[in-house]
Amino acid sequence: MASAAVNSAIEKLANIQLNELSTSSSPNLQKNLSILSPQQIELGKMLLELGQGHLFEHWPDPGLDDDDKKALLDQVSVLNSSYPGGLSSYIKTAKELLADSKAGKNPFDGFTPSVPSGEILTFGDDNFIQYEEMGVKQAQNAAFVLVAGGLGERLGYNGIKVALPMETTTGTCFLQHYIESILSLSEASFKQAPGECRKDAPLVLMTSDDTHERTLQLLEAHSYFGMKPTQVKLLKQEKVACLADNDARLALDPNNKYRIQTKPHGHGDVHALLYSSGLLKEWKDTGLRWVVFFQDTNGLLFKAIPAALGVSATKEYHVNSLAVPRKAKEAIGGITKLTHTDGREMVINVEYNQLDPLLRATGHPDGDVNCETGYSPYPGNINQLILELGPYIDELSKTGGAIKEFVNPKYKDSTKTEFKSSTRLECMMQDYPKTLSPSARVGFTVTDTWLAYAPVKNNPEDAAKVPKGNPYHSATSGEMAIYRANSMILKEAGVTVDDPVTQVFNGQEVEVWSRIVWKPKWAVTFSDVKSKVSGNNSVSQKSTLVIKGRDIYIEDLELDGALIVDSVDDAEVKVGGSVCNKGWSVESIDKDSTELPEEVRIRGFKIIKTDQVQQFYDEPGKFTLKP
Ligand code: UGB
Repeated sequence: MASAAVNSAIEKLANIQLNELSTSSSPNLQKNLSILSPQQIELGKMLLELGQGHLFEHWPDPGLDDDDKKALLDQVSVLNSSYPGGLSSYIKTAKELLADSKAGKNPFDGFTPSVPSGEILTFGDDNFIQYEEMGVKQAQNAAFVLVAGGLGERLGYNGIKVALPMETTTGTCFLQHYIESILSLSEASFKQAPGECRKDAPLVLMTSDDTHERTLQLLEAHSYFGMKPTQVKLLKQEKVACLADNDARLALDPNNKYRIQTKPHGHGDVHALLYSSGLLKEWKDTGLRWVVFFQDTNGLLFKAIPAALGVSATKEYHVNSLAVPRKAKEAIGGITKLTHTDGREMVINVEYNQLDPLLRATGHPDGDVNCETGYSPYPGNINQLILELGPYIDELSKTGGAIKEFVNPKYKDSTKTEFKSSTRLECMMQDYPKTLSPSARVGFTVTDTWLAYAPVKNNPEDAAKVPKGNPYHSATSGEMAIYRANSMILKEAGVTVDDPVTQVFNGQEVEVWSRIVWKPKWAVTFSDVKSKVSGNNSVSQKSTLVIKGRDIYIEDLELDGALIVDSVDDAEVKVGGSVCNKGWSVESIDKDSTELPEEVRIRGFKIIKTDQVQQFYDEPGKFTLKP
């Protein structure tokens, strides 16, 4: 026993000497070794090896701020374990990227951009309908991933964006709409292949410290909007360390010298998180084939998902990016074919701030401009990606989900030696194909903007400054786009829908169409809509039509007012005749009026509900509503 105690004492002494030796470059860390755990000491040594001794420069003697010192090293532990390859890899990459940035190196050096070819869909034609059918069949083999870690600084909204009403006629929030769309798509898919074993579509939400708690609360407060809680997984992304200078020295928080400043790493984190969660393998084992990625505030996106899934399956795309025609300088990336002088080729998103310099540097002196069509020749990336699960797992097994990063420091002056404020590495989910081999099948699918893309990203002030003809991407335009898309779809299905009127809300000129809204369970495809609408139907511009039930059939309806119909799933309701009432109107409001909720102010209008026909069929059976 005695000799064991002696041996242990000798070992401890040896450790102390070893630790002192390897921390000798930082006397402040060295004198604090006694308060730290062995793991914290290891992290301290690692920081010194990585040239981060400045983090200890202000450390006082043991006895003062000891908890804060330990907290710093605990934070380092999290930063180290949450980044693929750890902090040493982060700092190594940061040094390289900062050196490239200082040298003004173009990340696309050697590459020539050209316009790629992809599948271009026309809503409602036979091709579109066939792709939708095929996509619905595939839907039960899909998992869905919503990246919702962004705080939405550009929007300036205080809540989480997925809780925002997508439209204020029904007040349905984005998350509810997404979940109901997934459930309805799965249901439709199962109906097409009833023999197959029914699977619950998994939904992953990537959150961050900024959004996690509130996202969970939103789900729990609404019983997961009808999904089984086991279907939904939240994966929280961690922020990454900020960098103070070109030597990639980690920046301390200006308000806390025992904390490393951190900032979001970007939506590209989703790949590493999915990989490390083990979910991808689980999904593969249950027979899933697709992973559908989407963003937080695009109320139209599920209108394009079925057809895009159909394209993925038909063309056997490993990667399918959804795109829309893009206006030059619009804040969405351009899908571009890049050809390197060494023969390499890839079809990839070039982010909106990089497209113009790339074009100018490669013989297009006007940069990012519209062509004769009135649009940029480069399709706009809307960041809805469909990846084939098998090849995705194969790739991530090699990369661990690490995505090519970039750095965007704001320099104090042209010497590029100091930053205005700390920077960090960032990564984007659409950069996933950058590491793929040339044999990977990477394609894209273009759909009409009115059908597929209406994000809510800009605050009213910035939206009002958007050049005329370019999309506002605001809460105002996002809501109006829902009414427009639904009106256009009904028109295509043979309904007479009045032309819109033009109105200005929050300084933005928008088309106001009839407020037509339906639940995904009523229709997830154009064929669904066509099967539920027949005869001569008309909807006036001032009208509101809300369809909530599944088996509601519109036949010979003349609507000039507000009509809201709901039913339980076993009720079949035929709606027709003439409905005429004062209806619901869209009234302008003052965005600076503090009495109104923020959700209303950012739109610049509210819905005034004056009169309506409203019916709920709460029992099974066949009914007719003919006022
Ligand atoms: N997001 C996260 O989950 N984590 C983060 O760290 C950051 C964001 P933005 P951005 O379709 O309109 C993208 O900020 O990045 C989530 C594409 O890069 O709304 O400026 C966040 O919650 C661009 O090519 O957009 O631009 C949100 O759901 C173009 O496609 C999503 O990531 C553009 O979106 C996007 O974040 C677009």
